[in-house]
Amino acid sequence: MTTNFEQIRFETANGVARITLDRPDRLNSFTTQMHAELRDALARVAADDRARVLLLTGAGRGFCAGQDLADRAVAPGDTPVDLGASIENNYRPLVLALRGLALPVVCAVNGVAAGAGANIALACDVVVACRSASFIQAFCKIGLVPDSGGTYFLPRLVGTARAMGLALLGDKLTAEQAEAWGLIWKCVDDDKLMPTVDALLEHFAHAPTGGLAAIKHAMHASAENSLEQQLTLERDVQRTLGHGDDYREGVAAFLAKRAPIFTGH
Ligand code: T3D
Repeated sequence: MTTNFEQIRFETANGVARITLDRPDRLNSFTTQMHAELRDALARVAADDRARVLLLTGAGRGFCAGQDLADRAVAPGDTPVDLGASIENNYRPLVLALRGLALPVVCAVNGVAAGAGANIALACDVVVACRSASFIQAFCKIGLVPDSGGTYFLPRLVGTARAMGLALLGDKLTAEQAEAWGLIWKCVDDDKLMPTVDALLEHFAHAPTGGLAAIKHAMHASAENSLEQQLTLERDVQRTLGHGDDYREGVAAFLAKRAPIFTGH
């Protein structure tokens, strides 16, 4: 099923939801309209029982160049744009929606990911980038702080020293380096990006989605929890999953030496 939006493409089929940022002439930079369309599409994914995995990618040669700065041009003397309101109404909900989805979110970084574009990619669960892609914390070049979770994700993923360098200098980090630093899951040759991602989507579309959602939840919770709290969470989550159809199917399939057929529940 395809839903008509103007600045994103959104389709769902065979358990796979796909969102493509679609303003290639502006490197898919974010506008208020694109944010509204993304919120709508993500709400549809969250409400769709058949969706087992979400793909986020960009059209054309870039993934996303962050906020559309043309929307921020103000003449001297004009009232400045309230960036706090922009974050509150647009970027914050977008990050929380991606993190909160009870299914894996795969990001295919098909080119440059700059500013909020880089950090929205990092908000996804499995990030695969093509070799020609790059990640740029461009905020410091315009006097801003990394937003969309940048100051949260970066130190956790690559450590404070590298996070600080990336954020303070705004240098381009190649996809290869991003993989080597542990910022992303994988860097692949450009012509292997979509085959690699399609294989991941196919895998996740037939996986025990409820269990994967619980893994996502537990992993994210561990950033703030003590070991004791995390052990408690694992106990409680495992108890719930132990009542699920997919757990029973997984064990039965293993013992019968056959491939499991998971329903996602
Ligand atoms: O404002 C708020 O609400 C607060 C939240 C802020 C979040 C943010 O994301 S702030 C950071 C905003 N993003 C940037 O500062 C990145 C700006 N872009 C770049 O530095 C470069 O474009 C790239 C390094 C990403 C790519 O460089 P390159 O050489 O591959 O492409 P290009 O030629 O610069 O860009 C191609 C076209 O896209 C170009 O238009 P033209 O000349 O062909 O008509 C360029 O102006 C346009 N473009 C690229 N990024 C943006 C953009 N237009 C508007 N906004 C952009 N962010």
